[in-house]
Amino acid sequence: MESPLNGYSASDIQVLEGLEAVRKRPSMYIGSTSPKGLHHLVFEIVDNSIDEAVGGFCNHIQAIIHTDNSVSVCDNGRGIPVDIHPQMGIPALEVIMTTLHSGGKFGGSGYNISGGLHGVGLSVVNALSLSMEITVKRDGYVYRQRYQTGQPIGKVEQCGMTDETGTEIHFLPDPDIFEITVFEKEIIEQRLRELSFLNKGLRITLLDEREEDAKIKDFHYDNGLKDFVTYINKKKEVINEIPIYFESQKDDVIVNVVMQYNNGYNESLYSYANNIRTQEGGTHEIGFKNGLTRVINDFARRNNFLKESDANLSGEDIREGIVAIISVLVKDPQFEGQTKTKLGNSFIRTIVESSVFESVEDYLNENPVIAKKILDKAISARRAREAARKARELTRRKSALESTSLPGKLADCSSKEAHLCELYIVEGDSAGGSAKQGRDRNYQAILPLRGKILNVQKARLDRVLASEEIKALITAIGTGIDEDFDIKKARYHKLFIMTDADVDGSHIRILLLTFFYRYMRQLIEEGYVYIAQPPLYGLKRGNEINYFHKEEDMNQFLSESNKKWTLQRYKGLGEMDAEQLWDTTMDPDKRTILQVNIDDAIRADEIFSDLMGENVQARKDFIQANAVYVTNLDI
Ligand code: 0RA
Repeated sequence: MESPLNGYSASDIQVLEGLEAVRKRPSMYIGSTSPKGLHHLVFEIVDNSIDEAVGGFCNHIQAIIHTDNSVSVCDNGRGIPVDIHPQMGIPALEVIMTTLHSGGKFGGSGYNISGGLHGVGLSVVNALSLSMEITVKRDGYVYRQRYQTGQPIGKVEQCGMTDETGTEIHFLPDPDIFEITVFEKEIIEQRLRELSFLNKGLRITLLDEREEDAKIKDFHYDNGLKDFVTYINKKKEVINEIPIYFESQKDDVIVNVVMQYNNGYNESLYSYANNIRTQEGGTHEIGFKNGLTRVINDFARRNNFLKESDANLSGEDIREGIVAIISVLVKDPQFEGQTKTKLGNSFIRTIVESSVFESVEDYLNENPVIAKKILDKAISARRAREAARKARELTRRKSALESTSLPGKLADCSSKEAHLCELYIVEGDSAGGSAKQGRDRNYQAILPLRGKILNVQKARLDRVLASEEIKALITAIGTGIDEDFDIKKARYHKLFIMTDADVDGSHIRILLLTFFYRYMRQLIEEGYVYIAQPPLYGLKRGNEINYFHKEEDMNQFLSESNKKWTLQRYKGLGEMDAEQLWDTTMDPDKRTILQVNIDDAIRADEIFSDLMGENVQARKDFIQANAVYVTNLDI
């Protein structure tokens, strides 16, 4: 079939056309020519070495970002074959570098497990590189070949002897193709770390030669996914110190799963197919969820955690606080979805589901203490969800039937223009009373909350939701909660949490923030939530008072004043009268306020779980940190 034509063979022409197509439409092959596409090139090259590692032929991959923003990736695998390809009549190496989708054809057993998202082949990287140099060590020799924009600029050359094996690829992305050709170390680093977690025992190193004093970063995890989950949970209080881990193989599918519960409320699932993060989930993730829900319910029934009349625990309840990593290796992965990050092979679902069921069942039977903790957590998650549902229904019913019925305790403002209105959520009826008298009733509303009811030590979030106080708060704010939440219905665009400067006050503030974070998060995201900052000290002389939030500021003032002052310490809001409260804390011209951001809320949520959880040390730390306020508290 191959007839020479001006020195080119038919297959050469095909090759050139192939790579030209990649240069014409790069986005079809690598998604985009943005920085994301640029980094894809590195991942594509690394993935080829990873395949070699998955096959068991390589245990070290080195990546270097050079000063000119070229990158080299070097592995100690078998080396890309260089022998003449029987059909093409050129070295296999050259075929791999110049033909689209040629990788798999040369496969030994390991090579078939190749990624879908990247998996476009070395030829695509070659086509999009200004220059590329491949060095192969195998069969006792070093071989080298160079390319420019995908074209070989010489034959594969034998250049020396070696007793090592491996492949080194050095490439410089083409600035005519990419918007930017500067690599971001962090992006590469993150993926390399992830890959080393996913491939236990594999060592991946990264050197960024653009940095002064560049140091080699070394990623190497002997416990693979177990180390991954520990890394994700490193700042959390965990329920099962030793992660639940299992590995199984069925019909050429290898399944690795690890899970560890923390005492938080989030669900973190990371799923991978052939080392590619499946952001959109897929059959392996569904299999995991089904298997886990079934096995936990099954165990709960057999061990009387659930009564006969109880409904099953939902998957969401069971996954509260879980960090799980599901990694599958599949011969022929089908990637679907918007971003091709959803695993489609349907047989994977049953394989993962049954292995999760069997392994977790064994684990629960062997670890009854941890099993109980996991079940207790799921059951309290359900209780919280139930309470949220009831509270939701209640607010829903209220707004349907009697839309104007605001809570009796609320002293509303007269303006109905939400963007001008402020709600002060005040700890205690007596401070509430002063605030009512002191406020500007045109635009300031007051809702007193009885602190004791809310005391975090005694009330879990589900019970808090059921409390009259919180129901009143929900109705006053007007947005509804959770799924019903609608920020457009907010009756105030500023919400001030005003609590005493003592441990109880801190508890209540944390509880309210946690409540907003978990049920009305957008209020925080949109910057509606503030902390009111009443002063802690007053220096009084006759009719004159100077207020201070900080002791240093007061001492500074005293050192500069040669008069005699009487010190007033405000431990509770109740110690200030209406006028003082207005002057110091509510008058927009004079008050000091603190806008709450999402990080504050996340921190509050963490402290809340610490206070509620079994972390006695955290509870002690909290009290210690707030010890200035503690007079005689028994916790
Ligand atoms: C095809 C066949 C063989 C290895 C490879 C490709 C290979 C490709 C890359 C890309 C980066 N590093 C690599 N290492 C190996 C197997 C050849 C044999 O049977 O010895």
